[in-house]
Amino acid sequence: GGDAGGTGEGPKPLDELVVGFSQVGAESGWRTANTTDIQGAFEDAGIELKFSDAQQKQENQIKAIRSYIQQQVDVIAFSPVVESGWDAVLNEAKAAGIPVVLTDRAVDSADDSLYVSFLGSDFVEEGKKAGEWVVEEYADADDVKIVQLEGTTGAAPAIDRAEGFADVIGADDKFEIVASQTGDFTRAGGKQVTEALLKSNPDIDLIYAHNDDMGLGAIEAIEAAGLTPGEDIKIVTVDAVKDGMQALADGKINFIVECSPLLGEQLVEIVTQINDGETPEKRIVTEETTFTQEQAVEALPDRQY
Ligand code: GYE
Repeated sequence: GGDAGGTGEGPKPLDELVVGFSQVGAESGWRTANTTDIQGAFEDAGIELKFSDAQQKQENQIKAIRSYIQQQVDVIAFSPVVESGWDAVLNEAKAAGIPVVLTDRAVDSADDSLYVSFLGSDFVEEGKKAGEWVVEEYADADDVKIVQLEGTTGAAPAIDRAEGFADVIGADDKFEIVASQTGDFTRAGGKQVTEALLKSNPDIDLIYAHNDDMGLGAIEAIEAAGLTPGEDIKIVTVDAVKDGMQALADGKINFIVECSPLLGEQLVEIVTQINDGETPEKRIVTEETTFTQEQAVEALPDRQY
């Protein structure tokens, strides 16, 4: 049942635990690596993981969470597609006594008793790292036209990566974001938006894409327009999945801020703590680095995802 463990029943054997996980979708290389890692970690731990793919729709995630409540799973984990609109369903989980863990993305609920722990990256920090590279790269330029490819509208990483970046480049008015549009974290979205924007802004200097996949789509659009990505138009992205790192090593992307999708082991740890009646840390921030083109060449052979 949905007992948090430790309130009389004591811990369950791991092979009797059931966790329900609601994933955002399969929109990017990051996401598929995240799914593989989480499923693998639960398999290794011998804990049953029920999995559902919301295809980037909040209503599907809410349905999945309600179904996990109905099934009285021991823990619900989910990666919220957008930040807002979760209070009702999270209150239902709370009323049913089922602990909820947020993985990867945050919710904007004012009541933080609606979840036990939030495991994932600091997206504002990622946006700042992208901005710091841009400031350094263009130290001697007097005018820099930037296009921003935003992630899914309303998603924590889209909001926070825009904010962190703007904070840093905003200190110097030579940086101008001439257009900022969502590509929904997909390759097709990044390509489409870039194609259209290149027509209205042919003289842009830099594209800041909120993930590798949109940057990879932008590369296709830039090449189709007869320009050289990485040279005529520089590209900065976030994630550092294999395809992104390859493009960085090939000189088509200029800089990548890492965002690690490998959250499986830490999620298993949180679930076992809950089962043991312990209180997991409320916020667990993923550790990550950045990559230049040279560093990508070095890191690529050992990159797992
Ligand atoms: O950067 C992007 C994915 O939430 C951190 O979602 C995640 C983001 C990741 O689609 O590639």
